[in-house]
Amino acid sequence: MTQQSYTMIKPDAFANKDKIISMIEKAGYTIIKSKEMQMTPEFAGKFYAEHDGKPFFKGLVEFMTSGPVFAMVIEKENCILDFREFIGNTNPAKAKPGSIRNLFGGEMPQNAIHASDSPESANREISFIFN
Ligand code: FUP
Repeated sequence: MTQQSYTMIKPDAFANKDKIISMIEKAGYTIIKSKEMQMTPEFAGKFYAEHDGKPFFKGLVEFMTSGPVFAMVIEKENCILDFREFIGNTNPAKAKPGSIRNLFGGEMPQNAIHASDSPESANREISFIFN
């Protein structure tokens, strides 16, 4: 079944936006919606609300507001799980060679790109960003 996911090129990889988009499209994902934006601390904090209170939360919000992000809704069969596999492990040091996080990520939290982890997260994130 065709499925949608939310993805976002993070500030550390924004300069490589065109290369990353081309990798995503070559891998068979269709970009349905996209927009560039600058997150405020309040907005980034709400986006990552599930991590509020964790030791890395403050650094994560600082990182996500350090520059522009490029937000996208993508579509493909089995999109959510396939795309998480495609971009590589959350920690770029563990991401498979040639994956987006391996090629463009740095040290956590600088991991180049976000991907929804479930249909519920995808719905929440798509409405949060695009409505
Ligand atoms: P992911 O689902 O791959 O986006 O990863 P998480 O939801 O677990 O984490 C969201 C973001 O928080 C990561 F992209 C990077 C940051 N993070 C850290 O900096 N340290 C951690 O230990 C876990 C996550």
